Amino acid sequence: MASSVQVVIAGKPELSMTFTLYNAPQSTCSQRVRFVLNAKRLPFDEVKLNLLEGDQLKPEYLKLNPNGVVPTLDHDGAIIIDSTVITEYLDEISPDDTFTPKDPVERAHMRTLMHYIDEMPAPAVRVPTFNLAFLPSFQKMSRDAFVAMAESKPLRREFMLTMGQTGFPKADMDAALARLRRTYERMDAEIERSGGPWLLGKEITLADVAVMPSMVRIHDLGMPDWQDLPRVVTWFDNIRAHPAFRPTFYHGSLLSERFPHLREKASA
Ligand SMILES: N[C@@H](CCC(=O)N[C@@H](CS)C(=O)NCC(=O)O)C(=O)O
Repeated sequence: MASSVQVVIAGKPELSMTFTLYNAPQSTCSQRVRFVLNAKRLPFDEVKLNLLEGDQLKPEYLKLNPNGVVPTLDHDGAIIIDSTVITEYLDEISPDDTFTPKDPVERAHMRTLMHYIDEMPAPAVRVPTFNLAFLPSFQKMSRDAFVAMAESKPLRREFMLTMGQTGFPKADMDAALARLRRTYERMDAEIERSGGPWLLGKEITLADVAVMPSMVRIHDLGMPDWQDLPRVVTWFDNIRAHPAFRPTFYHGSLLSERFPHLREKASA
């Protein structure tokens, strides 16, 4: 059963709304959306897709999201895809506890950072994620099954074929980690500019939400390369202390909770 909630739309009477989120517990893009829904206390039903088994590539799901990725939000039958678009959408239809600065210049700055995050850490974090967490599952597949699976992905075909069943080479891992390091340095500079504690100053915004899951992922993989940047250390502590954090990262949302070989590696 879908949950119902009263949401105020600016200039319109209150409407009853239901939200269904098609997502995956461990998906960083899904975690952005769950965080905003939880922070705004918007009840939602969660449809959990198994990404390793290819639920996101089934014809009925591709009708909702032709990119074959999660998340997808169904809001009273309106289908919204792409995590940053969904978080902006939720902030527009439910303006209480806003994540968007009022000042248009600051709002533009927030969107600039969201684009940067989707260009830099979000793709970079996939390289260590796939090499360290998912590769063992792909290595169990026959070559033909692996290529067929990769070729069925609308958005990630070339990514999967480049990784192959041996994983990304060291040069790609190093490049991804360097891009992540530049992200932490950029965050540090942004927090210094704004006065912090968040990227744009005193209030948390959608830019903080956008970068959060990549940081949580890297921390979970045991590679938090920001310990020499105290502003970023404080930012990370603050976001983990946010009331929306725990319900977003329920058990099974961290890769180390799902893949025992990662725990073994971390404790080695
Ligand atoms: N730009 C999209 C990217 C979505 C995306 O890459 N989702 C990943 C999980 S974080 C996914 O569904 N991967 C499935 C696959 O690679 O087949 C968004 O932000 O929603």
